[in-house]
Amino acid sequence: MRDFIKLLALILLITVSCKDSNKPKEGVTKKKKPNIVLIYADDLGYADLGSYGATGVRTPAIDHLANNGLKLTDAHCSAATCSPSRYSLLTGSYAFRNNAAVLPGDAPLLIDPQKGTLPSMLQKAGYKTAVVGKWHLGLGRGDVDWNGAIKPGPLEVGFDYSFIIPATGDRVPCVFVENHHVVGLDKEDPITVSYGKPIGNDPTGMSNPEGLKQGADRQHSETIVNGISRIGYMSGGNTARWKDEDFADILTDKAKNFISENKKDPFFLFFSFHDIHVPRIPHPRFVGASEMGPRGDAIVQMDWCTGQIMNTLKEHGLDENTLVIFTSDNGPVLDDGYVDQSVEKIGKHNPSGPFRGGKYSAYESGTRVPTIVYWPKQVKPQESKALLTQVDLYMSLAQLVGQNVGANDAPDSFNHLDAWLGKNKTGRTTMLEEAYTIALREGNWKYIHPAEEGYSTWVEDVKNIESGLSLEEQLYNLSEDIGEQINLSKEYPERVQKMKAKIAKIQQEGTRPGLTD
Ligand code: NG6
Ligand code: CA
Repeated sequence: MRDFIKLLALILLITVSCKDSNKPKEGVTKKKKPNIVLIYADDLGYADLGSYGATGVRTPAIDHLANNGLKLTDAHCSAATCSPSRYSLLTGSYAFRNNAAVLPGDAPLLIDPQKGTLPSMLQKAGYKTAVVGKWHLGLGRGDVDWNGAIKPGPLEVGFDYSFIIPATGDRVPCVFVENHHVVGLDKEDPITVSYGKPIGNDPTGMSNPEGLKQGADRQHSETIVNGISRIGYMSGGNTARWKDEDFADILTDKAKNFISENKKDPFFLFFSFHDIHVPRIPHPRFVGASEMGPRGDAIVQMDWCTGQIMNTLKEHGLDENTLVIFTSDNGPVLDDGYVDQSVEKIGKHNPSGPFRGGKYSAYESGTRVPTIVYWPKQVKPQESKALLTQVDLYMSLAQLVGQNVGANDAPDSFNHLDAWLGKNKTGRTTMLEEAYTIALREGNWKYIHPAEEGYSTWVEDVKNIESGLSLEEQLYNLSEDIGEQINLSKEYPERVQKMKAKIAKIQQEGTRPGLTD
């Protein structure tokens, strides 16, 4: 009997100590941190999803997130074009502070590797971080050698892994870059890239328009890769050149692999779609999937990619404790340089919904984008009118993961985590919108700063989008005039002065620390 009791005590002791050793303190804390997946569409308009009013295209996977998560109706990207918007998202700093504009494909890295970034902040908090998809924030120091180690780039600003389209689908070089190297490059066939002067012997859209899969305007008529003419010239790198039709499958596979390989750690995945940017060349299985031609088919493809990511999270049992944010980098555009029937086949669909303008525009449609937060464990299904901007994701996610942010980092980013999680409905009281001019929201008031004398009208002339540019001051009351039609600047001169002064203050001083938004 005594031996039996001794044995029992021994078994108990072993069991208890085994349990203890299974629970290293750090591991437990680590596990509790939610994974973060930021699904970032390109040029997707406010009403391009079924859940936001789309007609002519179905988006069941994304609608599922909207219907079972937080559907935001007044959330904004920081700017009305890609590079400025992404710069703000990743640095928590307005693009004008760094003169950020749409970058050519050979531009140097726009982000200062010495400064904190959203992914480097998450790395410090114990996250494994990755960017998969469109980058468009520059690479190297201005003399990038596509045949060697390409840096600095994503890995130098906080990502542990990167698999990127260097700039855009419509810009050379048309190759993927994984970490520091071009994927599938044959060293005997080196890549050269030029913006401006023609190089190499590849056909261009101008010299050989007869073989093109899609016609294009003059700007998109340089080197032909995969039957599509691009902005810029490239030669060499033939084994590495991409096929646009495979973007969705390749990028989704890379994103899925990253999730599987890091399922034990908290991870941050920035899944940055090429869709629905031009050239819109979806995989053949999506051709005809919408009623709107390639632009609608690209939306269906993007919805499929989103569903794949959600399935992968589920398969690994990660769906409950992963914060998924779905949004877009700027507002919608139909004809953005390629002959893809986006205008002809639009039917009754209105990608801007009730808002004026679109991509490139200072009107609401430039930056008000579909924004969904899905996190079954923490976020109740609901709709929220909170005024939010992506520049705040840096500080809000820092709050979520309990990470301090240095006083010199993320100067324009504020913590609005509660509004991002649907726990309050207020969000920001004032908010900057960047386009070819600057606009400011104060509650439902919207002020658009006058454009510079002699401003370009190419957005109107070429894109058929109202840019919001004018030599006049503009003031709109969105609570009565959501379509920004009635300029009230003459009726409310004091409000105009106040909002103008606020913009000047933000421009001169920065906003954080010491100030509230
Ligand atoms: C513009 C391109 C447009 C698109 C855009 C960037 C021309 C005439 N147009 O300059 O096709 O590439 O840049 O889009 O060159 S964004 O979504 O990356 O900002
Ligand atoms: Ca874009």
